[in-house]
Amino acid sequence: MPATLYALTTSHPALAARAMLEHKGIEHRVVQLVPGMHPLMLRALRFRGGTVPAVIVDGRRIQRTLAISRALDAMQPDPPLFPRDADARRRVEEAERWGDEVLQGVPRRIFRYMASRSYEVRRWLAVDAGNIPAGALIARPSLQAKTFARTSGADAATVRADLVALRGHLAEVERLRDEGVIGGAERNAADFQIASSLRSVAKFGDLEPYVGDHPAVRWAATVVPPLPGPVPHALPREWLAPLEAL
Ligand SMILES: N[C@@H](CCC(=O)N[C@@H](CS)C(=O)NCC(=O)O)C(=O)O
Repeated sequence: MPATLYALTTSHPALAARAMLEHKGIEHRVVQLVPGMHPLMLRALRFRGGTVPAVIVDGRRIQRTLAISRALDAMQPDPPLFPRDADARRRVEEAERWGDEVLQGVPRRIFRYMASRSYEVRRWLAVDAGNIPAGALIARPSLQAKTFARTSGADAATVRADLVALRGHLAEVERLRDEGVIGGAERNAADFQIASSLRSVAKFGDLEPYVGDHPAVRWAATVVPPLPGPVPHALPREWLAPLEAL
């Protein structure tokens, strides 16, 4: 039976999971959930958590990209998502964990902050990215977007700190590429994890002019397809000043 991937059109970890299923050549269908309703829908589908990506494969329900990469590799070893050599594997696992714990949260916080403040961004999510019937109307209230922003710690201070930290994150991606941990001829789990977050960073109309030509972002474009964008401008111009150094 084909696998089922529950996703959101805008979700970068869901993009990573899709790329991993494709890398493995595992037949799958993708079900795009309604943004904002997805935690409830996933629980109704008997998943333990409320996050996408969520995968049903061989009758198992798996959530979180790190668990998905390992489960797919155990289920179907070839082509691998982790190197066979123990030391190389450890370095890929570390890079994947950094991608999950550090980089992945950056575009999520930025997006959630923007959605909590800007009707245009909520409308874009519901209508342009989500194709939700009556999306322009549903996007009017900001209460749900504010709750999602709060639960992910997305406020003005964290988003400004994320924008300052972005330069260092891009440098870290370049270091990992230079060391051959990611960016090799054989794609691995860290390639998909990191490239999908960089694709997400580049989908913001506010950020693309600064990051679009960065070598790390150009590399990401060779690994995974784009996410819907551009997300309408919603960040104060002065917050973008740290990106001028890029
Ligand atoms: N680190 C996890 C987290 C995934 C995650 O947070 N997904 C977001 C969408 S990008 C989500 O579904 N969040 C639901 C919520 O915060 O309730 C992973 O890699 O799978």
